[in-house]
Amino acid sequence: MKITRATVIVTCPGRNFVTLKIETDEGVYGIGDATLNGREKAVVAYLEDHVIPVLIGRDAHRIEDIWQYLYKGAYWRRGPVTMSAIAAVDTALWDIKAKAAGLPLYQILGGASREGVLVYGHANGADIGETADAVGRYRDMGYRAIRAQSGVPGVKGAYGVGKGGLYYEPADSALPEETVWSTPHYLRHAPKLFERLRAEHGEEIELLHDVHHRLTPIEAARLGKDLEPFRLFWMEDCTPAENQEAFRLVRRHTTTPLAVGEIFNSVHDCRTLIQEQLIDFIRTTVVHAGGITHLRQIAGLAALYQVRTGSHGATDLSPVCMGAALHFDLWVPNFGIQEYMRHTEETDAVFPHAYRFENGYLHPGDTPGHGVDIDEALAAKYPYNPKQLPVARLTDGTLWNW
Ligand code: KDG
Ligand code: MG
Repeated sequence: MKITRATVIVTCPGRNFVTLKIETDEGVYGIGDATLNGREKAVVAYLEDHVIPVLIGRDAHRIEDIWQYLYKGAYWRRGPVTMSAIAAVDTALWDIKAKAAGLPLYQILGGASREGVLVYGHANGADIGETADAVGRYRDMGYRAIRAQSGVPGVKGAYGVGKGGLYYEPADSALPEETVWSTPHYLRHAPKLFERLRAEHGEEIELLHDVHHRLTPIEAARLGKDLEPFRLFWMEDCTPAENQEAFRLVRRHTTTPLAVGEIFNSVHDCRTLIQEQLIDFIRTTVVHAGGITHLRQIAGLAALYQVRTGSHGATDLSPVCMGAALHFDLWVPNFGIQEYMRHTEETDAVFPHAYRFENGYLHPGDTPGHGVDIDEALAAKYPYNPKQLPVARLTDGTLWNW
């Protein structure tokens, strides 16, 4: 089955998405997500200038060989732009293979290991009361696991606080918005949030929290300790992880489970974290970590060390990524949880999909392939609209981690 054509589709139904479509001489086509929030055009150029020309004429069934060709053959390995481009090709090829076999992708990967994919939603509010109410709304919708973020007194624009409604979208200005961060205020506030949530919502509901890289290792250790009484499912990205050894310090001090990896793009970014069992959940995802092929390698390493998966699933990962991730999640033996931030109705209309939410679980559906398509005519009605993520500064003006 020869690849005859590949095209990149950029659309902005409320936010920007980049999609690769690969067509074959047998009429079967596949699609892959290539969205890299705030850096979309870099991946578009990488795909159009450097990847598509070498794909034409190759056998679409040779997924592994094409992956190795794009990775080793580029000479320049890894990095978010390269790995998102490779991921898009890989996802589209797995879609093609499963469609050609007439099977949903999870069957090609090894079949279902569970009945559904446990997901967590995002509850946020300007203060603790609003967040507690938002958790209630998610429980009413059937969620069994909920990430909770709230505004912090004395901090303007704390991470994860939306501007109302169910949709939280941090990349919302053409040039990066500047926010102010105060660690002392946050460290005093966060345990109070979870104390209230446990008091109001009980012990059954799984609660998660994203620190979004704001703390130093010793501050993260302190927060982990302070949150222990509230039995979080995980504390995410408590400190930047380029220095994987930093997690040794956090781990030594707390039993709060740790999750990390949404900005990783390769198994090498998390090798130490996994092999030393410094984390409990690895958050690498299909689009930013080289597709199903590479994610499988990361999950395989993690399984040896009882680290479970917890893939990133924010709104800047398109429904194409979500569909592929759900097939992966249904199969992967060491599955933990899947993030699920709902897309807008406009986005769902551009990307018709087979996955569905029921009682706190997502199911990828049984449509052959990964079950997500793109309505190209509708996509064309939403032109690219440049948006960037915010930056954060400490109160004295020092640039910090957003
Ligand atoms: O593009 C950045 C977002 O995906 C990120 O800020 C969301 O941290 C995030 C999460 O856990 O969903
Ligand atoms: Mg996060």
